[in-house]
Amino acid sequence: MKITSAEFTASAVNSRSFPKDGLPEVALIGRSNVGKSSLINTFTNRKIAKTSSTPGKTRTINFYRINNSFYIVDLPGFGYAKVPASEKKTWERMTGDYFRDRADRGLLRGALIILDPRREAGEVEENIYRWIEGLGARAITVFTKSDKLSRNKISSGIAKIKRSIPVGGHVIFSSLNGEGRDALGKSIRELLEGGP
Ligand SMILES: Nc1nc2c(ncn2[C@@H]2O[C@H](COP(=O)(O)OP(=O)(O)OP(=O)(O)O)[C@@H](O)[C@H]2O)c(=O)[nH]1
Ligand SMILES: [Mg+2]
Repeated sequence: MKITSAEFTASAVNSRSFPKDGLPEVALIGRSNVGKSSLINTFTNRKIAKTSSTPGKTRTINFYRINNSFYIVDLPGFGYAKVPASEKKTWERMTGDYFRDRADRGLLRGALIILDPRREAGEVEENIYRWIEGLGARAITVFTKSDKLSRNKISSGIAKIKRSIPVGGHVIFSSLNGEGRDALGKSIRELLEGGP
């Protein structure tokens, strides 16, 4: 996918501040620090999303308008151990509101579930897959930070994760060296063209 424009347009904590132009959306969901915001920068080849080596950087729902034709939506990360229970509730409310609102309006084309192939997937990931499925949206899994692992280790990591969650179609990606950038563009296009 050729990126002709990519801009950060809104940061929201509830549906009142979501974009109102009715463009279709693809959401990024994954653990804190897994590399969601970095993926946006590498995918668009622009420094538009704030990243950090400290988990819990993205605390709001951030909308990036791509080619004036769709949004990539960066959701706050989950599973950051130091976050207090009240903040976990906030995360659940914010992401829940997001998915419900966008599915109800027919704007949600799909989700990119970002996983680190070095980590095991647990109950939270499993619930996310079920949740997205339940909304009638499609999910594509992105295994990121591929630059940190050998091919063999990536394959065994993915095989292990596949035993606990329904990975389905997937892309191997690195924000550091750009591996999988074209494949990611193709996957996003597929989600966008698949209809609501
Ligand atoms: N080596 C390597 N490092 C990466 C990659 N992607 C992200 N990182 C690093 O991982 C850290 C977290 O990246 P972010 O993109 O901020 O992660 P996030 O998922 O947006 O995190 P939250 O906003 O806390 O949910 C940063 O130090 C990045 O430089 C990658 O593909 N390869
Ligand atoms: Mg982030």
